[in-house]
Amino acid sequence: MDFSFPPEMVAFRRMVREFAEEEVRPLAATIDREDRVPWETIPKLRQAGLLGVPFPQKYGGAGLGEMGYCILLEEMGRVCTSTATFIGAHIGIGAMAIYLGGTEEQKQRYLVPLARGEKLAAFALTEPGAGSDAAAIRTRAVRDGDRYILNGTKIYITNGSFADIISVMAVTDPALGARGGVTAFIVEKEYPGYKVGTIEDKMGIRGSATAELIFDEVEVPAANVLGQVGLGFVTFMQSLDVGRVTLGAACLGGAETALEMAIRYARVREQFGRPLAHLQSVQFMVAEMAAEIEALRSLVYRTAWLVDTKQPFTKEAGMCKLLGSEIASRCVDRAMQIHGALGYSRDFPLERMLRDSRIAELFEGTNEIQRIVIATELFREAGVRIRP
Ligand code: COS
Repeated sequence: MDFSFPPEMVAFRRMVREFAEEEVRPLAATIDREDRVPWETIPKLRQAGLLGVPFPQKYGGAGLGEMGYCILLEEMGRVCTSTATFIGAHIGIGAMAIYLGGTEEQKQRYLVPLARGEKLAAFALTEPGAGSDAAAIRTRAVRDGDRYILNGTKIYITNGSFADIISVMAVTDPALGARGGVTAFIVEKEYPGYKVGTIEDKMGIRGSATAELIFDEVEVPAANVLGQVGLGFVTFMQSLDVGRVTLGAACLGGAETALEMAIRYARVREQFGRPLAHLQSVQFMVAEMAAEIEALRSLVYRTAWLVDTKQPFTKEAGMCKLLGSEIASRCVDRAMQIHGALGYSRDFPLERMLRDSRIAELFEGTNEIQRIVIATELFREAGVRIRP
């Protein structure tokens, strides 16, 4: 499987797999049942240096780029979607927005503690009236001397209930919208007026906290404008592009586990006098799962290579997210079909995996948005500008 990976990536995968098996898998069912964040795992992730994997070492990271980051999320996705989601929101979009859009000073002040895992991040875009239509946000930032005053509400924010540092997208010029009127800010959770609101009671990823964030006259220093005033939409879209590749990697991990479970069970469960593995209907299911997984693996790691070699990857990121989420859902569903009633039991991980896998078709841009992103890029390459 690792034939194309350089030795340092193979070694990194081995280390992460060991960590995931020892520290993450044993808690996956517990945090789902108890509907809580894996607090005990977070310091261990920090000690293992896993909370800043893609970032350069000068910013406190492991310097392993997008490929290392995909390996991390694939391995986490194999054992616990909630933990993969926590890491994805912290690294892939929260801290990533600072890495991509921040000044050197902001990176030293905010990215370094995030990459070291001393602080935790969230990424706040979605609002009651904006999600897929990211440019429709209403959270307002008004300049007042050397600060901005933020007012508005964000919803469905992963890690929102506990994040120390939040990358926030707000409108600075309503007349300009996505092209020049949206600015990204770095908000610290201690700023007066910043509050955590409702915490979602979700169907799946119950070990990942999803919260409403309220900004009530929050004073943010002008020095905390992330990148340039008016260019926040681009910074946020670029962060989402990175996040969508690694979301595809996490889905790849979940799909691999489903296939392994299906094969393991089909070898031992007997019906009609022989193991399920001898039934063609089961063979066809595992064959389709394996083919889809192999295709997804190639797509994810080729896209990681595009990111690391600084080539355009927006279209491929949309594909990673679209195909990854659909393949993971299909593989878990097929594995459940092969397991029959056992798969449906709460005593067995598949029912949690089924609930957990569904979210990837919805968050970080619905799969309908991914189709729009892919089509927009395809037509852009053909010289045609299309609108959603
Ligand atoms: N990378 C860099 N820049 C980008 C970009 C990207 N991936 N996507 C858009 N931009 C820039 C473009 O430069 C564009 O300006 P120009 O037309 O001058 O080139 C500007 O941003 C506006 O882009 P666009 O016209 O495509 O914006 P739309 O309002 O039409 O929205 C979609 C486009 C639908 C693709 C966008 O709103 C989106 O991705 N929505 C989903 C957001 C999401 O993932 N939400 C989930 C919650 S956050 S976890």
